[in-house]
Amino acid sequence: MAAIDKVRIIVVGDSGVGKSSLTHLICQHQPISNPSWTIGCSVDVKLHEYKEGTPYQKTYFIELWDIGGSHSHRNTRSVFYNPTHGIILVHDLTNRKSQQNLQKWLGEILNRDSGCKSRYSSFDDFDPEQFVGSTQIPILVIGTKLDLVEQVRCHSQQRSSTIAEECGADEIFLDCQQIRSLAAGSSSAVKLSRFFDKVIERRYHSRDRISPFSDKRRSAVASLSPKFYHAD
Ligand SMILES: Nc1nc2c(ncn2[C@@H]2O[C@H](COP(=O)(O)OP(=O)(O)O)[C@@H](O)[C@H]2O)c(=O)[nH]1
Ligand SMILES: [Mg+2]
Repeated sequence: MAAIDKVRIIVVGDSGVGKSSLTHLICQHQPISNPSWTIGCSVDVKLHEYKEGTPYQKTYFIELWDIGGSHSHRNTRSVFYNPTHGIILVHDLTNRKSQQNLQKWLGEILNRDSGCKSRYSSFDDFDPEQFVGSTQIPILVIGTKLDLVEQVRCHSQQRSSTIAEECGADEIFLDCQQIRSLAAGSSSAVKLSRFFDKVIERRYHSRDRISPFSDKRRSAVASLSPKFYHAD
């Protein structure tokens, strides 16, 4: 039997936003009642049908790398960022700071490729649009704890200028403790499946696909954001 091709997606965001709950829901199709503290990183896997229902349908492994978000581990977790074929940015809808911090998470992922130490003071100037344009790594933004948010509609509208917009990424809001949040055919499940298809497309089927860590990409990013590439 032919080996199943795989893609590797990293799941990042502040501690406590629900990354482990989300990863479990996606891969095990059930909520986790009491997620343990993620130390370093944990990996979960799911099978995904690429372009399901079309003549191009094919099965792939999706590896979700759930990266511990603790600030104290920021200097060591970059080892988990390589290679990356897709990024899921997770924030907690009841915690605005966790959404603002997604920019820092993208900056950290960008920095892991520079071989330099992180320069956190520069992340405020970090431009997600440039990052996306230069890396072409598909991004999905997920807002968790929808069940805890009052006036959801109003809340979502406030978030119209999110990092998702800047990145041109899809965004999903959901309750990670409910199995129905990702029920087959729901808009969230469709967006998630579309994102997985996009990651696979870029990795295996894109004509101008580039390695996430190619020299071409490195120099493109460096020329756009030179300040990230100065060694301390
Ligand atoms: N009410 C609610 N709680 C959630 C949701 N997602 C995660 N949690 C809770 O938030 C806490 C942190 O979740 P966890 O998955 O460990 O976050 P992580 O640190 O980002 O991995 C846990 O107590 C979860 O049960 C959600 O959508 N709704
Ligand atoms: Mg965790």
